[in-house]
Order: sequence, then C-alpha cells, then structure tokens
Amino acid sequence: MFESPRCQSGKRLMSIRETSIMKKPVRIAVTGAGGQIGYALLFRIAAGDFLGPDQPVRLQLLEVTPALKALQGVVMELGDCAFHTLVDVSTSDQADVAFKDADFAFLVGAKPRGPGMERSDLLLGNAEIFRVQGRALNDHAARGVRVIVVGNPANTNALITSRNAPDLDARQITAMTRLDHNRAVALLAAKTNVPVADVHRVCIWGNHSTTQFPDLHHASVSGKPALQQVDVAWYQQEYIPRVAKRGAEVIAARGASSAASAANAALEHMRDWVLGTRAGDWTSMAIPSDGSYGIPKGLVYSFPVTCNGGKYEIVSGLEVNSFSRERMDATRRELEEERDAIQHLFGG
Ligand code: NAX
Repeated sequence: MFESPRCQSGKRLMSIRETSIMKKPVRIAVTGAGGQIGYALLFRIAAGDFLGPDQPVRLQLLEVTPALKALQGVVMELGDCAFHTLVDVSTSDQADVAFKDADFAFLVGAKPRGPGMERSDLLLGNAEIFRVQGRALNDHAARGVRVIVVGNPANTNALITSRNAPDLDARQITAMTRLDHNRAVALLAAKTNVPVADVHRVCIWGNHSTTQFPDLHHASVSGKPALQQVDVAWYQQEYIPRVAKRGAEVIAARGASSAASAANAALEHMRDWVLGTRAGDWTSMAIPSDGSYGIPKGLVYSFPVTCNGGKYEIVSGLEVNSFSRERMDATRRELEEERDAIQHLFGG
C-alpha cells in the first residue's frame, strides 16, 4: 500500500480510474528498487511507459534492510507524481513478500564489485542472492511471471534464478542485453548519419560483458546492408569494442554507471516481450538456449529474437561466417566458465 501522505488519497484516485481504466491491475516486482537504475525505472513503469496508459500497475519493491528508509522517500515521490496508472506501492526486504503473485519481475538489485574483488567473488556473492530470489519466485510469483535479470553478471544470475525455480518454465527467466543492443543501434546510426529508426536487425550474441558480440552482418541501414556502408576495419576494430565497453565510457564521463539508459532498456525488453517487436525487425534478449547456433541447451545466451503474442522466438537460419563463429564461441566459453563456477548452487 502507499505509505506517503499524498498516496493515502489513493482511494479518490481509484474512483477516477475506475471510470477510465477497466483493465485488472498487474503486479510488478522490482528488486534493488532503491538503487540508481531503480530510481529511473520505477517512474517510467508507474507512468505507463511499460504496458500503456490503460494498464494499472501495483509496484512491489524489494531492497536490503538498510536501504528501506531511503526507498520510503522514493515511494513518497511516486505518490507525489499522482500517476493515474499506479494503484499502489509496497516495499519489503523479503523476496517472498515482494514476489507474491508478481506478474512481472525486474531483478535489478545485485552485489556490486568491491575493491580488490575477483570476478569469482562477484559471481559467488550474486549467486547466493539469485538462488534465494529464484526460490521465492518459484514459490510465490504468479505462474505466468515474466522475469528480466539486470543485476550483473546478468546472464549467469538468470541461469541461477531459473535453476532454483523448477516449477517455472526456464523461458520465463531472461537477462538483459537490450542496453548493449540499443547502444549498438545508436552508434551505427551516428556513424552512418541516419535516424536510429532507419537501423534494423542489429544483434548482440552471448554474454552481457566485454566478450559480447555485436553483429552487423545481418543489419541494414536505410534498407541497405550495414556492412556495405561502413568500413569493415572500423566495424571490427572500433565498433565492436566500443559497444562492448560503452558502459566504461559512460562511467568515465558521468562518474557513475549507466542508469536511465539501463532502466529504459529493461523496460523495452519487457515491453517487446509482452507487446511484440517492430515488424521487420528483431531485438536481442539473453534467454535459455534451445541449442540454436551451436549454443549448448540451457545456457542463458543473447540471441536475436522476435516477439509476438507474448512469446519470444530465436531468429533462425542466419548465416554465421568464421569471424562471427569465433566471437560467438568466445562469449559462449565465458558463459560456460561462469556457469561452472556456480554449478554447486543449482537447486533441484
Ligand atoms: P546500485 O548500486 O545503484 O543499486 C543496486 C541496489 O540493489 C542497491 O540499492 C542495493 O541495496 C540493492 N540490492 C543489493 N542486494 C540486494 C538484494 N539481495 N535484494 C534487493 N536489493 C538488493 O546499482 P545500479 O546502478 O542500480 O545497478 C544495478 C545492477 O545493474 C548492477 O548489478 C549493475 O552492474 C547492473 N547493470 C546491468 C546492465 C545490463 O545491461 N545487464 C547495465 C546497467 C547496470 O550496470
């Protein structure tokens, strides 16, 4: 329920809503809600940017106990926006409570990499968080819950989540490479001097890490093959590493990691999943592999996907040349190493 004074006027707002909005409210859980991505994401969801202006939402926010007080301030601000699509907001430090009957879950909260911390420490610290959250989703979320993992290492965190949620279909649990995808589109549009809307069929393969493979072999710019419009050396030597390391570029400039663009990407990932991808285009989502393109079944790997009728499907039949194969395999190997490092935490 709303906890700010302004929010307590929710009853009056509800009666206005009842005349204009007929859909049943959906429950949206957001973890790490008090963090910087959370701060950008909550207001977009509450404003109707996720499911539209006629879909009421209930926000169920999860934070660690020490962050609950600050989160209360965010709840007050949400109330002060008087969003017509926001029915109520609850907060908790218990995953079981935050995920109760959730239709959607944005798993943003994660353990950050501390000074001197090895990658393996980061993997293990997060593995424990996502083991608990996977179990809570399994036991308490709506049976059709759709989940996006944003918190890093996102692909492997999603794998842990789904292995600890045996009663859910593994395909319900995905990870975010949409920010990488959007960066890849935007950088290509800037290079070729066209609006982003003229860029199609870019994709990100593999891990949300610097081993990711931003693939332009199937992309088009203004209806013509992208690789006929840019220098191949630029693509291979500048573009690929720049997309993969764009996060570091933002940190260097802003003094903080990407937040609004990450929140936007999470929202677009979920919106496309529910409402569908643009006709004639695809997007990138990290999903459990079905064995396509030689990627081992079950590994959470980013593929080009289309979404339709609330379901995603890997784009099939793309030609993979030796340049692409090498990069797709390198990022696959990294994901296998991550999986092997936390294998013992897999439930059931
Ligand atoms: P912040 O540190 O600002 O916020 C994280 C929040 O999560 C904190 O408020 C913290 O208290 C909370 N938290 C930690 N453990 C929790 C738990 N067990 N349950 C609930 N909440 C918990 O980080 P922010 O910038 O918001 O980034 C969040 C995550 O997104 C990080 O792991 C970050 O690396 C990752 N990112 C992933 C991206 C992707 O493309 N997949 C891009 C953006 C971002 O870097």
